[in-house]
Amino acid sequence: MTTVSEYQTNAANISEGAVQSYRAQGFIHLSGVISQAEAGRFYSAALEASKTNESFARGKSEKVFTQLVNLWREDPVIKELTFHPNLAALAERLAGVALRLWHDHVLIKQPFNQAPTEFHQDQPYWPHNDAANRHCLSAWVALCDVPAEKGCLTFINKSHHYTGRRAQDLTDAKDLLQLCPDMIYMPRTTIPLRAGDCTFHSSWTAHMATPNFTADPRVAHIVIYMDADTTYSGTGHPVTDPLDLKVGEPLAGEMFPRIAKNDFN
Ligand SMILES: O=C(O)CCC(=O)C(=O)O
Repeated sequence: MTTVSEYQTNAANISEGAVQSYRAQGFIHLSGVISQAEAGRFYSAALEASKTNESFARGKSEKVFTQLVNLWREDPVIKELTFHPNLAALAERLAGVALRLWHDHVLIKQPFNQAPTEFHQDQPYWPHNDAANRHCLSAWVALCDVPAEKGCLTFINKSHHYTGRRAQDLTDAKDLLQLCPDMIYMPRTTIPLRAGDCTFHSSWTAHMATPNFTADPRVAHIVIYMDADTTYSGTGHPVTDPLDLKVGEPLAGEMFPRIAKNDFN
């Protein structure tokens, strides 16, 4: 069993410069946040789950990716990754505020899927009241090697400053860029990943993923963390719709647990 301090990148050895770079750019690449052996085990679990949980696949985006939302609630192996102490501690170090799990999802780009995930920001999809949400971010963990040809992420540098936009269509290449024309000329960064690496991105950072041009599935597990004080805005979302929440109520309890133990507790 690997202890957290043995991972190539962990909350104790990440430099202050790296944290500041994340906050300035809106994203960061961290190597070896889980071991390659762990990545292989989680890769197999994710692929197996995608075969047995067909009901998870989402209509319009199916060509873009196969999406398994909140798999941690069904699958004990994936739950280990969603609650991975190294990921959670790094997330809190980057965010600088106490965090809860918002939700996880496995995203598989099927072989030769031909479809990019077009530029979008994540936050507008989510039923979070802005005022109580100081920071929200995703860990996008590569469970296999993900070169650009297989569907890694491209970020628009510093785009997290463009807040308050409506949700964008991730099947439409023009939607976000028409909403925020400045972004057309802002620098972009594409980050190929080795299995066990991850990128973290802020919930307002514009990002896209290239299609999968290879014969193998691209398997990523995304853990999304929100400010521990986030409250419910009342807009529709598959995670909260079944929960009978009241507007303004904290997103807390067993669906949205605190998952890091550190100075903020
Ligand atoms: O992996 C993808 O295709 C897209 C991922 C994404 O948009 C996200 O993690 O926010």
